[in-house]
Parts: sequence; C-alpha cells; structure tokens
Amino acid sequence: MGSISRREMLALSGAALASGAAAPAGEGLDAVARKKGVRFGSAVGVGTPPNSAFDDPGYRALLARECGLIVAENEHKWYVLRPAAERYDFAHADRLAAFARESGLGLRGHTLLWNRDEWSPKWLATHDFGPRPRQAAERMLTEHIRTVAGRYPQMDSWDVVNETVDPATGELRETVFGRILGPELIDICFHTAKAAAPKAKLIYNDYMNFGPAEAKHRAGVLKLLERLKARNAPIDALGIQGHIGGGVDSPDMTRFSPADQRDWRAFVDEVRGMGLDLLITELDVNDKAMPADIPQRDARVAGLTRDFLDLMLDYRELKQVIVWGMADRYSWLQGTSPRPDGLPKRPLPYDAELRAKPMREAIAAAFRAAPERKAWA
Ligand code: 9MR
Repeated sequence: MGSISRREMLALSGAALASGAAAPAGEGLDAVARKKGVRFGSAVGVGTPPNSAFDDPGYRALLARECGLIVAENEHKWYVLRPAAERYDFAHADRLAAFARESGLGLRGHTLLWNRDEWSPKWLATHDFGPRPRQAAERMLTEHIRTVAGRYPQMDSWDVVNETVDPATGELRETVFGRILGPELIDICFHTAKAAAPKAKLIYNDYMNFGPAEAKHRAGVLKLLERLKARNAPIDALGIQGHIGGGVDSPDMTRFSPADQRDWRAFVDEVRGMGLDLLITELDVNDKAMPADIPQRDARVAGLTRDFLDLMLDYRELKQVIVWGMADRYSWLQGTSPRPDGLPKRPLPYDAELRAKPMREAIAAAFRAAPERKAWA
C-alpha cells in the first residue's frame, strides 16, 4: 500500500476516534471476497456534493481499506469528459486514476456510452452531423471510445454501453446515435472497445430489476444480449446494477418474494446460458419505504443485501460486487425521491460519519458463505 494510503488510514482512524466510530477489525471486504474468487469495490465521485466523496480523506482511506477496485461515479461520462464537441476534459478522471494507482486499487470504467439523451452533453442534441451523418456519427463515437479507453489502459473492465434498453418497451431507446446508426450502434461500441482496450472485460450494464413491473426490461436486455452474441460482438459480462429496495412492497421486507426470486433466477440463467459472466455494478438499497427507526431500517437494508448477494453469489459467473458508494452521506439517493419523513436515507455499508453499518457485515457474511469460483485473471 502506498504512502498516501497509510497517511489517509491515519486520518481515518483520527476521524473515527473523533466521532466515536471504529472501522471493523480484521480484513477488508475485498480481502474476504478474494478468498472466493470475487472482487469488491465502490464508486467514488469527484465534484460537487453529494458527489464530492473524493475530497474527504477519511473516505479515501475507507476505499483503500475495504476495496480492491474503484469506479468513477460520473467522471467518465460524456457530459463530464466532453464539455464541447471538440474538447475533452480529463481532469477529474485523471485524479481518480492517480489515486487508484497510488493506493494499489484496480479501476473499472463507467461508461463509454450512456445511450440516453438526457445524460448526454447538451451540445450533442443539436450537433450537425453534416451531409453524411452515418459516417460522421460513427467517427465521433469510435474516436471517443478510442481516446477514452486508450487513455486508461489499466481498466479492469468497461461498461461499454449503459442502459440502452427502454424499460417501458424492452426496445432500444431512441437516442441521437441510435437514430442515425440503428441497432448496429451497440456492435460498433463493443468492437471499438475491444480494439482500444484489449485487456479489459467488456460489459453491458443496466438496471433491470426484480418484480413483474421489470419483466419487459429483463426481456429487452436478454434480446439485446442474444443479438450481440449472435453477431459475435466481444462482450464478456452483464453488469447488473443492483439498485435494490425501490420496488419492495412492504416496509418489513428483508427477502425477495419466492415468485420474484424465481423470475429473477430464470433471467440470470438465460444470461449464463449465453456464456456471459456477471457483475453487480452499483449495489445500494433504497430505504425510502422502510421504517424511520434506525436499527430497524438498517436491519432491513442488511437483510435485503444479504438475500440479494446470497442469490447472486450462488452463480460462479459472478466475479465482482461493486457498491454505488461506501457511505450514506455521499449516496445519489439522498437527492432522488426523498423519504416522506424527510430523514436522510441509509442505503450504503457505512453511515454519514463513516461508521460501519449492518449492511457492511451482511456483505462480508455473504462473501464468507459464498462458493469458490475462478477469479477473473
Ligand atoms: O450516482 C450518479 C449521480 O451522481 C449522477 O448525478 C447521475 C447522473 O449522471 O448518475 C448517477 O449514477 C447512475 C449511473 O451512472 C447509472 N446507473 C444509475 C445510477 C444512479 O442514477
């Protein structure tokens, strides 16, 4: 571990002492996961609150202690990297890459194309692709992928395409690039990523979830994956985001219903049947509908986490578990559809003061109980 991490570790102990908190003794979560051939990591954001986790030295030390790899929460998205059509800005992404290097952490990339116009830079919506739009759009896309993937050759994996299936229809979303290039857009992204990042695992990432309301979404993702496989696109795995909790119908629920589990397994079995590996890429638990009482709420969050991880770790194809942040204070969910009582949400393994919560132990226990598998090289 590099000197920065040691210094930050001391800062964390200081912060923990000041708040009366303590990091759990023993191994970090990645060390526990590794014994089973799994890696553990977290998203981290550089920027304005609540995405400013990276500026918190205690938080950086927590990442170094618990994680084997990190992923930028927003810093590889087009709207951050491409402030204008002709200009790249790598400042934030480079800070994260330097931190990962100094701390001995791996990096995974999110995402080469978030194929949703609402998350594309504004200039793209009105961009003039000229008299030969097909060629121009393909050039813009492939140049972007080559530039970004080429700058970070250390990437362990890339979410090549994120969220291109419309949950309402199961079809591909209507987007600037999709309208010009059609479904071949997705193939182009994977082939270009393979050439630009030959060592990285290539992922399709989406938020299809448990429950009947998500059936179309799951079916649409299967259709997309089947098409990619049939056309020999270089795809290694499905990224299952794992934003769980939102669809639970009872505040007391700590397990997914048998029917939901069965449907979910049928979906994952299909993915496995295509020869694809699996990742959980953005785990968190939305506690919006759960009781206000903190011990009760934390128990529910931990229960759902354990249930989900037990189910998923049963698949030897599951190679990584990434949480969408380590501490409640920095969760995107704080700013998204608040609880009716206005209380801060508690979706992540550590609380706002960086004290470990029951969810942290649920993750460790799920790793300890998991069957061994062959790790990704
Ligand atoms: O957590 C991210 C939040 O900070 C951003 O404002 C938002 C828009 O860029 O994206 C959030 O992360 C999303 C991820 O990139 C893709 N899956 C859903 C995540 C939560 O919305």
